[in-house]
Amino acid sequence: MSATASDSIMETGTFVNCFLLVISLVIIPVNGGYDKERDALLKGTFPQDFIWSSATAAYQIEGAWNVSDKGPSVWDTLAHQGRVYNQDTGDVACDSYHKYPEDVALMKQMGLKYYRFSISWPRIFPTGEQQDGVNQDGVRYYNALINELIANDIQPMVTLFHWDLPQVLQDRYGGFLNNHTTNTTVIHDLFGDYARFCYQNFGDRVKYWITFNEPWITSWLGYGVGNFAPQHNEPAEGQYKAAHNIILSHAKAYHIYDDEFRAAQNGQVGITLNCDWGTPKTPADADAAIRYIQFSMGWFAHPIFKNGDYPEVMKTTMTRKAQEEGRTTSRLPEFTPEQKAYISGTGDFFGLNHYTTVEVTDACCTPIENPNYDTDKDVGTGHAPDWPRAASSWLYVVPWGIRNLLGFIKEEYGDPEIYVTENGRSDHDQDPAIMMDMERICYYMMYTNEVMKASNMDNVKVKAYTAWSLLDNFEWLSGYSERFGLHYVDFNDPTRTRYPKASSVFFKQLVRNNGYPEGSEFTKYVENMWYFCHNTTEAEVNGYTGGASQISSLFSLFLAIPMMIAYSLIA
Ligand code: PNW
Repeated sequence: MSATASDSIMETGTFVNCFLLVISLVIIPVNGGYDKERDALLKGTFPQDFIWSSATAAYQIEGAWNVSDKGPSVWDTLAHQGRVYNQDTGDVACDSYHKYPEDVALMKQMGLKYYRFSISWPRIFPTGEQQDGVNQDGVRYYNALINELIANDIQPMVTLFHWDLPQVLQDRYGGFLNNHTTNTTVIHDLFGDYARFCYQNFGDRVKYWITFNEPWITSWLGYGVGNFAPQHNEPAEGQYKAAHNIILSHAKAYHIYDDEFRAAQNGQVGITLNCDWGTPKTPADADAAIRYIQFSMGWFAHPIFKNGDYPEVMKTTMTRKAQEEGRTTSRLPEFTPEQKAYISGTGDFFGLNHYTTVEVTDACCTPIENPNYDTDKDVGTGHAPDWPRAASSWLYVVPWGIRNLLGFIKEEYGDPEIYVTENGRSDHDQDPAIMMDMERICYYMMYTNEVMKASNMDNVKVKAYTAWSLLDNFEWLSGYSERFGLHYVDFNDPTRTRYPKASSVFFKQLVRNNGYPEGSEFTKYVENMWYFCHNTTEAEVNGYTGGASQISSLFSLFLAIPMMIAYSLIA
């Protein structure tokens, strides 16, 4: 608030204006760097066939960790060793194994036409290997879920691997570290067998397959840092070996679909990659920001969507590091020419999980005693002081980042069809529960509007937007302490009752409006909340516009949510 603006308020001399000024200073502490052009609300709608969805993952919601013949996964092992916050486990989680009809009913109530969930590999093959036996109850469960979805006019979008590797495969073969540069690797074939079994049993009804969710996490956190399951700590090389195997396993599952199922089933197979947008801290950091993205998303996207091989900058950087470290070979493995041909072009769509943005600085070329993936990138990362934060330590709210990232994917990978397969915001688990989750509403509002800008202004082929998550659930190492759900789940209640948060009502209206159409009631609410959501005021953005506008924006802010809820109940 500038001096001139507050002067003019004082001149009007009304109590109301002073009161409102004080309120707005209290509840709106900082202008989060609002840019009038960049951050303006875009009105309009998504393309007619746009897909609105919500997502979950097996270990995070199913529970029933050992019913019938289900085998343990690496996450069962990790959690049972007490390594999760508060010693939480996924043993019961949201109990979706039993309560899936309620989950489907919640989606139906929200008007969602798609649901992204994952299949637990050890629930299908207890050891991970088909020859050791199939758990028929697992097949029954996923058939029942898929049938329930179809009966409610909701299309399944299925992830084959969302981190819950069968423990036996880790023990027998080292999981994704299995002989990554020899011809005797079995993990590709085993993943292929699992994928084939899923296509055979569910592919008549499932038309969207995602082979791997966020292989970056499995590779780096699972096999490099080793804090995520299976907690293998080998930060110089583990992640490169695991990624190599995951890329080849993905390609195998893609080709099996192509060769054996596509003609009859006519579905699509893609992969979901996670990426933060990396924005250069200064113009001199521009190359570093690109390098950051090439080392994270490009590591997987470049082979699959470009030419079968790792990004140039990754290869040259790692070759230089090998020389500096006195190694004869790079820590980054090489694909053979046959493998490159096999990998290239194995994505019918590009799945993107995006949550946040980092500020990147060049940290080039410091000699490193104990090299690891983080130092290999030669970058530093940080966050601008005015970026608001969510409950998860890594989650800063920077809506314009997703538009930049979508534009980057369009340019870099030949304009693929992009499915946003996750985006969302966490709250702390606290008492009383956060049911009027304004900040999540703001997050969805701002991020989906940026996705619409990418679609309608930048011509990015964004086909889907998926909210993470349908339910509060087991947030990996954070257990139940971080809540991403559109629905609240009480994890102390044995019946795991679900309660809609205000954000589910907002999301329902968003889906119904297919965006932000000019003139709709919904868009009016959004307009009224826009500046609040951006931590600023209309006065600050447009210059002080008088008491009436202050009153109207505060009034609508406090009334918008209850009104929306009332609206949805009668609608
Ligand atoms: C994704 N990080 O994971 C996953 O696909 C979901 O299973 C998860 O619940 C969701 O995002 C929210 O975290 C991530 O540490 C896990 O930067 C960790 C990070 C990012 C994404």
